[in-house]
Amino acid sequence: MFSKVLIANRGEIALRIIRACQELGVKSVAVYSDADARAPHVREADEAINIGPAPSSESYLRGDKIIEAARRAGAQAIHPGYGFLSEREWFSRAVRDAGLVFVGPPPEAIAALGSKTAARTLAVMAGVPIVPGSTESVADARAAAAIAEQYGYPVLLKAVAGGGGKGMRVVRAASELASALESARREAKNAFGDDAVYVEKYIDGPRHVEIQILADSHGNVLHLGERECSVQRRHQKMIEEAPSVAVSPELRAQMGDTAVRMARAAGYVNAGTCEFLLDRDGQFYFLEMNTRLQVEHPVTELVYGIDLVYWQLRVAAGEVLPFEQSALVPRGWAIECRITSEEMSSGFLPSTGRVEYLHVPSGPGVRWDGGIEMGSEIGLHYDPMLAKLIVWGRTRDHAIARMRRALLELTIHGVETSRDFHLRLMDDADFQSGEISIQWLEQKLPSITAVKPPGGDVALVALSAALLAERDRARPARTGSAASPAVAEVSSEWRRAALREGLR
Ligand code: MV4
Repeated sequence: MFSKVLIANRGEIALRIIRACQELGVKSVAVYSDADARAPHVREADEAINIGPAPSSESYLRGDKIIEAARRAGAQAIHPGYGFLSEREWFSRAVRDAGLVFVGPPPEAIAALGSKTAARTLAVMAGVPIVPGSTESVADARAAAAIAEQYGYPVLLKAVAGGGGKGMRVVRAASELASALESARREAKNAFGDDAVYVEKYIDGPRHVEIQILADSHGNVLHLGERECSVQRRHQKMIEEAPSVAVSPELRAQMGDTAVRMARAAGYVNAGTCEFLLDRDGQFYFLEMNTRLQVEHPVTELVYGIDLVYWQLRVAAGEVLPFEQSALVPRGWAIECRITSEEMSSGFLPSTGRVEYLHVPSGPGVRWDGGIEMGSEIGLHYDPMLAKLIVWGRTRDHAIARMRRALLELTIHGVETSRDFHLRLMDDADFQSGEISIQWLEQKLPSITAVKPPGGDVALVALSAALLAERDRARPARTGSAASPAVAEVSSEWRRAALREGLR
């Protein structure tokens, strides 16, 4: 095992990786920008090195400075986390060329999977089902029209270098094709510096289900089942769960085998994820492979009892995965809510400020993967995800009840967050039934965000209840006392009201 690992990231994921290092007896080296000098990951790591000004392009994206920092600190490996440099082929190669270990896949695997058309070609060769469509970029509108005719409208134009929905256009009729192609190209060129576009049949109303895989450098490739990620808005996932209500043990084995075949075909090593669309009749189609640890990895950890970051590090150090596929079975249910600094009522605009007060939920089955603390300044330089709240329960209903309870326990003052939004989702009948597709949340949004915040009366009642509760803590009210029989009862009603509104 390594004696020292550098973590090329910030926030909750940097802390997550530091924890795995500590359990392995590995020293951790944090890197930080000027904006993060007092961030928790800097304090929790064994060492920390400043890598530049606040903008990511001058700090967390500076692979050269990060490799130099690793050298200087005497680290043997670099864990990229997610985002930033995690899926850059050149960074994986530069780390290797510097004589260090990249805790992630080799550059060849990132390259093989980075181009969507190359990945589709690889999938076909490996017997992995893909969405019907082209496996090469289209030369012009005429060529695109010919493919669209072949598969039938609606079709989806996608950027070859794409991901995250950029450079994507639904085309419902031949007459719309030329202008859609033009705008898809423009968007792809802007986002990826590559305007190549290809054509797929458009799948209406599917789920987004992904399979976690874990591969060592000795040819062992395992899958850790699926995550259901359909609850998303503008390609930002809001809630993830494992397992999926739509996946039977048979389908899990089938999708899992498919993901393992894909990983083998790409020469994949370390943790990775195969994304699929799952349509209403149980057909699944490979979309793309994410060549990193994902934000939502904890739900898989909770139902499989396997620490993915711990095994990422051991696999990167050349160790053999000691698991048998047949022994890997999910147990219970896990749900994750992404707690972001966004204001629901303003259409999810980012909210900034200082975290003035923070109370983190705990208790049975509750996990908090956070990157903030009281006093943290939330600015606009980085991603608005502040933390992830993850719960485990025996059943899906139990997990939903726990998430509801944990969200009620959560208090964050100073910035607006997605907490109330998640509470409303937990109370939603559609969510509770599990009958959701990738389009569900955006259709649901108007009714969810329309709920009025507590009015002035409720705020007053809540404030009174808080004062009474504070008084009672110092001098407990004797229920049914001769002096004031009604007070205890009223105050408990008010307390309930206060609890319901979370005393915000
Ligand atoms: C699709 C699709 C429907 N049909 N492909 C969006 C991002 C990229 N990873 C692939 N995406 C989609 N590809 C076909 N042929 C619908 C989506 C899609 C989507 C996929 C996963 C999660 C959320 C999504 C939201 C909108 C569209």
